[in-house]
This record gives sequence, C-alpha cells and structure tokens, in this order.
Amino acid sequence: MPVHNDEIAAAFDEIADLLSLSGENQFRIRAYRRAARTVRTLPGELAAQIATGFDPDRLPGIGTDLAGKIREFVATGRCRSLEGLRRSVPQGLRDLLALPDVGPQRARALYEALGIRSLADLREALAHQRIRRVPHFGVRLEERLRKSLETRGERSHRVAWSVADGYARSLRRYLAAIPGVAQVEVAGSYRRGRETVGDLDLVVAAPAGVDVDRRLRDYDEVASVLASGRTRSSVVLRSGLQVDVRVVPTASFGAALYYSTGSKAHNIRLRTLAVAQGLKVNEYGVYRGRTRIAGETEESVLAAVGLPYIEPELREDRGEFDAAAAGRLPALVTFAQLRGDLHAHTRATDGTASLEDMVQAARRAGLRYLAITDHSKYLGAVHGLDATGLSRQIDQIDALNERTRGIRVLKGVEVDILEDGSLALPDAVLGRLDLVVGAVHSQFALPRKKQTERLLRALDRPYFSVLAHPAARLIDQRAPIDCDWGRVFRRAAERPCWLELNGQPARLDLDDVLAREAAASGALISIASDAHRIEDFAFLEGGVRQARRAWLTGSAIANTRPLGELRRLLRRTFLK
Ligand code: DGT
Ligand code: CA
Ligand code: CA
Repeated sequence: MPVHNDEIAAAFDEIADLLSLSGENQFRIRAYRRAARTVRTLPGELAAQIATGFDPDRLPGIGTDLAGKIREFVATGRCRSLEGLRRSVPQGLRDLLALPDVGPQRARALYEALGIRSLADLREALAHQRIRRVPHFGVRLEERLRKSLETRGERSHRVAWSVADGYARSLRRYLAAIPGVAQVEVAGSYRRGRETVGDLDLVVAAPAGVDVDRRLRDYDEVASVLASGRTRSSVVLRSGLQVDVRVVPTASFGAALYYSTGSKAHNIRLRTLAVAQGLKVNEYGVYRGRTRIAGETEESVLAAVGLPYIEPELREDRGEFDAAAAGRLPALVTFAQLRGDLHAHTRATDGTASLEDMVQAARRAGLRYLAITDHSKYLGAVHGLDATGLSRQIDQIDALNERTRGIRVLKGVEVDILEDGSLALPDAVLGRLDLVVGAVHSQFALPRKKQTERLLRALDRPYFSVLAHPAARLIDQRAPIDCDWGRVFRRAAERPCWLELNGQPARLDLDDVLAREAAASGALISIASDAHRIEDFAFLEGGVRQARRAWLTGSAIANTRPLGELRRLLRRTFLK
C-alpha cells in the first residue's frame, strides 16, 4: 500500500496537536512539527526511497524514534501511537481542533476557561457571547469562530500542488499499467499548474472492452466510490482527495484531455469561438455537423478552430485566445533554461546543510551558479549573521570558489527590511557582497500606504538587488501584505532591482497574477528555491510552474542568464 509523504506529515501534525492538548513537553511537540514539515516538503516519495534501502533517520530533525514511526507507517499504513492518542482524547475536542482558528493552545484555553469540550459547547458559548471574555480571545476572534463554525463542511479541501503531485503520479502509473490502456494524463487544475488543487481529473484512452472503472475501484488508496460507470468514475482517496476519471477512445483523447484540463472559463470561450465558425467542440472532438474533424490530439482540436497550441498554464481566460490568434503567445520559460539560483541558506543560519554540501547539491541539480543568502541578524532571529559572521562567510566562499569546478558561488545575504524600510545591516557590509536579497519578515499587517512606502524605501537603498517573496504570504496560513504593487514594480524596473518568484510550495510568491504584472512593468524576475536543505533545489520547478502561469519567457527571468551577463546585471543593482 503506497503511503504518501503528505499522510505521514499529517499523522505527525496530528500527534503534535494531540500531545499539546494534553500539555506534553514542548520539545517533543516541536520535534513532531519539524518532522511533519520535513516530510511534507520532500521532493520525492519517502515510501519509495525506504523501499530501496533509504533510512529515514538520515533526514534532518528525524531521529531513531520518529524514523521507526515512519517505517511502521510505510509498512503497515498505521501509526499505533497516534491511534493510542486518538483514543485518549475525546472526539469533541478533536472536532474543535479541526476548526481553522483553533489550535491546541486555544482548545486548552477554551476548556480551562469555559469547560468547552465539543462543537456543541462552543456553539452554546458563542450564543451567550462568552468567548470574548476568555483571556487572549476578544470580540474579533469570537466573530471568526462563529464564521468558521457556520462554514464548516462547506470549506473547500484544496491541497497544495506539490501534495497533489504525489497522489497524481502513483495513480497515473497505476492506471497506465492496466492492460489495454493506451494513454493516461492528469488534467484539471493540476495540469494547469495551479498552486492548489481541488480534485484530480484523469483522462484515460482505452478501447470499450477495458474495465477501467473496476480497476480504479480496486486501487488500494480508494476509501469510497462516489460514481461508477463505463466512461466516468469518481472516487475519494483515503487522504480525502477526490479523483474524477474519464475514459474515452483514443480518437477522442485530445478532445477529452482538452475539456478536462479546463479551465472552465477557457473551455467556454473556446466553445463560443468554435460556434462562430459553425463548429461544435465537446469532450469527444470537434464537429462540423455530424462529422468529427478533430479530437485525437489537443493540437488537432485547436488547429480545427484555426489556433496554435496553447500551453495548459495559460488556459485561464486571461487573454490567451487573443494572443494565440495574433500569433503572440509567449514562449514560456522552462526549468532547463535556469542556470542558477539566487536565494539559498546554509547551516550558518537556518539551513540544515554546510556551505559545501549546498553548493555540490546545486551543481548536481544542474545549476552553474548559486548565491548563498543566509539571514541577517535582527531582533528576534534565532540565528542570524552579524557583520562579523557575514565576513567570515565571505572568506569561506572565496576559498570554496578557489577549489570548486563546475559551479560558481555568489556572495549574498537575505537582509531584513525593517518597519521603516531600512535594512538590518549597514551599507559598508552589504557593499562587499555580490547581491543583496531583501525581505519582509515582520510587520505584515501595516496599512497599504505605510507598507508601500516601506518597500519603496528599501528599494531605494544603495545596495539592494532582489526583493524576496514580495507579498510575504504563506498559502492558507498568512495573507499577502497590502501594498500598491504597481508603484513597487515600476520603481523596481527603473532602479533597477529584481523581484523574486519564490518556489517554496507554501510561498509561490510573487503569485501568477502579480508576477505577470511585475514583468509587464519591465522588472526582471528571479526564480528562486530559497533552499534550506540539499533537496530543496527541486523547489525551482514549482517556481517555474508559477512563472509559466504568469506568461513569463526566459528573457523575463534574471537567472536564465549566463554567469557573466548575470554579474553585469547584478552590478547595476548596486547604485554606488
Ligand atoms: P479544481 O479541481 O477546483 O482545482 O479545478 P479544476 O479546474 O480541476 O476544476 P474541476 O475539477 O471542477 O473540473 C475539471 C475541468 O473540467 C475544468 O477545469 C473544466 C472542465 N469543466 C468542469 N465543469 C465544466 C463546465 O461546466 N463547463 C465546461 N466547459 N467545462 C467544465
Ligand atoms: Ca480538478
Ligand atoms: Ca474534478
């Protein structure tokens, strides 16, 4: 039974929640949280690696005990200590924890102040406006809790693209191995590369005699069957993810793939275009009257309405039909075009690997240059480099460059942009580097005007190369900062300095809409991994996916440039 990273991570998070509900030791709880984060963001499936002899205790932050739990889960699909914890915590409390605004600390506070142990208790307390009086709660949180209680159940269960990817790959492999199946593709929002995915849509080409539906129901991750039929099936996997499968003859594969890839708005516009030419488009093909004139490939579908191929990432009804008709579709950037990465950490700050190991991993990932950008020291940072620490790293990088072939290391820093727009390190230090990456890590809630001025002031500093994860959002966890992006992008283009598209699965920041706007303003984009571990260079692929959704070509991206040109461009970001 394949166990996915996401399921192992969810089990560890649940253990952490349940442990903190019972007031367990903070270190143990944090160890589970860290392990959950590590496993969730691993680029490959852990179960597959363990099957080939990999020992999970080699992962950062995972010791013998947690490694044993991972092995148990992978081998049996169960985690007995989680099951034990679940038995010891009442269902009512676990329901409370499932609300978006309630973590273990708040659940405990509600229990200790008001004896709340279930959703029914919470509803009762809300009705009497008692929640606002619980220490640290207040009227606003009371209102939020009322809302989450009302919308419970309607909440969409979208998952990060990277999580959906694990499920999509195994399912695709499984369906493709069914005898008689000619082709399988994962369509829908997954194929369009959206940052989150609601459900998976698969399209299968197979002759009528092949019972894909029965084989799908036999897939051992299936928890329930929603719909079953010869051409369409819908199931829910154990993880809660829904899967829709459509089976068509090979002659219709392109049309079905096109339809299922969507987006819906894109499909509707295509159909309207076709109708204007006296044609009909559906999931079986393109028809003139009753004659099918296209449908085996997506190219044939588009050619039938007189258009060139449109990449899935562009199919959002954001002007792609006009661009296609005018012959002005962008040649979207590809991963192979990236030559380097301008944002990465080592264990000098919050990374887990040494400078040398990070550089070798980047080289193995095919990069020709890597900027090391560890954190500056600022108020509240656990590890951060001060001027002395940074000087020491500069010397280490010089020495490493002397003895390293095949990749060049650039000297950088990820410096904090303080509330007033100044930077957390003095210019005298920043000027010694090859690039300065600046980022907002605090004061996320400033009003728009203040936030905009803060960023503009930071961009005006003499040493400022790249604005990292500009909106500072964390998908599903922290909203983007409020800012007049038009002004920031224009200033970046004039200055010039660059804007980052951070490839971390939880960031993907700038998002597709903003990145497109930024590039249209003339600012260069840096697609960055923000790697903290040697595995993390794979995050560049997520950045490329988002960049493609933003219509970006290779020339819009700074780090598609060869080293010499990159250096020349970087020097222009230093005004002194
Ligand atoms: P998701 O699952 O919410 O992340 O987003 P999608 O885009 O995967 O949406 P989904 O799974 O509901 O449907 C898959 C594709 O099927 C969608 O992208 C386009 C197509 N589709 C669904 N409903 C309609 C419809 O009413 N009209 C048309 N023309 N296409 C539709
Ligand atoms: Ca979908
Ligand atoms: Ca669907």
